[in-house]
Amino acid sequence: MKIERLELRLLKLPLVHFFETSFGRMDDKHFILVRLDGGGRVGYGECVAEQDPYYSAETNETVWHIISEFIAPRVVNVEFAHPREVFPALAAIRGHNMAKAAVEMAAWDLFARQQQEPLWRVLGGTRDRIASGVSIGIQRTLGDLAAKVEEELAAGYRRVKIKIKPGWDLDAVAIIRERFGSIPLMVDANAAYRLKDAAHLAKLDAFGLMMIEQPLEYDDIADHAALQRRIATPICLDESIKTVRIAQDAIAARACRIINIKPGRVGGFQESIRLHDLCAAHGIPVWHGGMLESGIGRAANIHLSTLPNFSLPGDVAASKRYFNPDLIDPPIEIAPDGTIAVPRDAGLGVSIVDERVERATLRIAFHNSQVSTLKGSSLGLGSRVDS
Ligand code: OSB
Ligand code: MG
Repeated sequence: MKIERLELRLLKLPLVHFFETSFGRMDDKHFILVRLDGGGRVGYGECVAEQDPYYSAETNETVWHIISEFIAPRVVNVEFAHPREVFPALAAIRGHNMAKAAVEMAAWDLFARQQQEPLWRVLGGTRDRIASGVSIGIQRTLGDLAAKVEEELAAGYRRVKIKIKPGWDLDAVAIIRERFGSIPLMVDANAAYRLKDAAHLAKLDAFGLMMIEQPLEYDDIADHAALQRRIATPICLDESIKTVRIAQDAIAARACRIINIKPGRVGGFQESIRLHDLCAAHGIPVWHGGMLESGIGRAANIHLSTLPNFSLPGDVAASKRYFNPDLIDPPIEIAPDGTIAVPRDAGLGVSIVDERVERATLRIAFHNSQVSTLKGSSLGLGSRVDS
């Protein structure tokens, strides 16, 4: 497989509903879309970096810089026998997993389309439907939260996750348990607490939650292990698991009992498969995280979720919760039983509406063998900026 051309676009899409976490509130989604051309086919990778370095250190601007200056020269016009070779080819670049993942995942899509195989089969997946859960942001009032949960349960979602932060935690969980009984429920703190809050977090044990996701800081394994010894609710790590090696350390330290996999966080599909297999070998269930992706990234998440150890419903929900219209048509929909069908066509298996991508584009650049060299790629030759 040879990548003949790499295209970068910065897109802006309005969110149907604002999304609020312990980091703050998001009304529009700004993200980078990578398109690779090779052998008469195309492959797409949606980057999960955001505008701000709050969930992760990467931002759209660092991704643009790293792909343009360091990744494109290492993949454009290079022969790869298989997309699993892409991540190792980027080893000289430390970190920047979201930038690496966007390109690596596009390479998997390109490869799968060249093979005329759906992505899930190339990834080694084993199921044709995935269980879907929702992630509900922090709301204005507890009444708004209850209304939102009611709406999502009616739509069929099998598991509800709510975002928590100090001041929006015990009462939020309590009202859901009061109104909706023993539904599968979990919370995500996005690192909003510290070990000194252990006694407070232990009060969540009374609610029988499936798990608490990333209660403590993004680089903290030791304190998560200490917290897990003091609470009965299983800890699931998200932000902390930046590499497979860190996951090994976290499992050895008993810092978590569950792991959330987001390919963007670990550098793509190949590293996600390694993480999935590591967790399976240690009896750690995994589920697929979400980053408010458009239908393109959402389809990628669905394909990866077909691997066997994705045994818990993920944050992979229907398109219409996020964007209307989405960049793909038809959009991704949830069945009344709370599952999503895995696309069966080649590659990502969804139809991208080029005109919607074009309309959402703020900036575009491309790299081919003429405009990509390691020392200062000539972005000016192939770029366009819209105001
Ligand atoms: O922590 O899982 C998270 C969204 C953006 C950044 C981080 C997270 C999230 C979500 C949303 O929880 C999941 C989704 O619905 O895509
Ligand atoms: Mg999370």
